[in-house]
Amino acid sequence: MTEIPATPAPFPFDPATTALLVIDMQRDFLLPGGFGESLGNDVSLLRAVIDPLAGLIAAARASGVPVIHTREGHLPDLSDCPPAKLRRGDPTQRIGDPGAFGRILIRGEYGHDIVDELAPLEGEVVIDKPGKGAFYATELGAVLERLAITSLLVTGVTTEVCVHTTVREANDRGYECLVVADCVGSYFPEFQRVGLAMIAAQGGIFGWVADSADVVGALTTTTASPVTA
Ligand code: TIU
Repeated sequence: MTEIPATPAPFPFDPATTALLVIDMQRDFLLPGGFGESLGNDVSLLRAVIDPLAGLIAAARASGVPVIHTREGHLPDLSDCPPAKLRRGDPTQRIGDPGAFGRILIRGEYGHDIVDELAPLEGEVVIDKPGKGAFYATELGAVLERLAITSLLVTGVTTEVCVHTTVREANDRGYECLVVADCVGSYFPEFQRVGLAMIAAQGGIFGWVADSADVVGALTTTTASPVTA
């Protein structure tokens, strides 16, 4: 057990019971022409997350901390997409409509998959989720239980939508969450700032916030399991 410098207090860190959660780093959110842009957003703001997150993922892999990826999306027949979600946004570019990278947010389409820079390794868990939260209607809870995970390093996009929803779901399920500030991104700078402040306010009402340099520092000085020669 060690501690990671964080707000509002140091985060107790045990690599044996911690996973790195990478939320929705999908082409449809990060590349021009995808779902994110169809909602009227400037996708360039999310791309700043890719480099620090690649470094954090590499450090987690090297120290044996499991990396769990999520993807937001729906079945081709949209049977898992509530009509209320389908109706949102620009009526000419909705979930399931043809986009620059295939049907928007549909499983199996190019745009639905994770950006090349952060591609999951063979054997890493990838959770397909129909909602904003990673626990809703997915196997994530069962996966974490099987791995005996009690703490989550939370990263991905967007800070105020899928990251927040997931952190709130995780809190209600008893997980300790450290949100990595430079590894989460928002289309709106003010939402990024306030979204992070909301996590750590009130003595850490939803968890802790830290920079990736401090998390990488802790990962590189600890290992999740003894290294055998
Ligand atoms: N629109 C937006 O900010 N986010 C989403 O629709 N999904 C996720 O955050 N992944």
